[in-house]
Amino acid sequence: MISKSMEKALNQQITLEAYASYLYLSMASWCHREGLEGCAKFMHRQSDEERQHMLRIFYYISQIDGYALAPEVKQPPHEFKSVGKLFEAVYAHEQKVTQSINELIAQSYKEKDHTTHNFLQWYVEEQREEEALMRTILDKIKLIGDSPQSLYFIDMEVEKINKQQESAEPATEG
Ligand code: OFO
Repeated sequence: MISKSMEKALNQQITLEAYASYLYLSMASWCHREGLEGCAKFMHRQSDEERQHMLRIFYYISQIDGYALAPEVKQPPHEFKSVGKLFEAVYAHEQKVTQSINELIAQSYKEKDHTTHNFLQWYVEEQREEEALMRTILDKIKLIGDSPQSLYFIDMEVEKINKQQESAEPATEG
């Protein structure tokens, strides 16, 4: 069982995760156009992850006898001033998601909805990791600078992160 207000709040979170997925997809396309292949790969991965975050909530709502709604997603921006600005926008969006998760947790606590409270703990850890990752990238961009001459080096640094993430993933069977 889930309260109507919690069902509504979780459905809003679905919309936020879906928007993140589309925003990062748009950013992947921009990076690709700018010749930043490492960054493009990184943003595609982030986009896929956000879709998984969305689905996790979607399935959860169904499991606890609520009604999950496929979200209406507004079109994300397609142009970004620089790769630095792009990653700043990612970080800002992740902070917004963290805040929203915190509000959901506060609501679950208030409603004594321990099941949802438990379910949300996975997102707390995920957001901590995501924010830390984006800060790492932004710190590197600050060190390298994002002038045209620096783009190659930024892309190489992001590609290193791609490789680390790939090696941390469980091997697929078959
Ligand atoms: Fe799912 O918002 Fe990022 O991680």
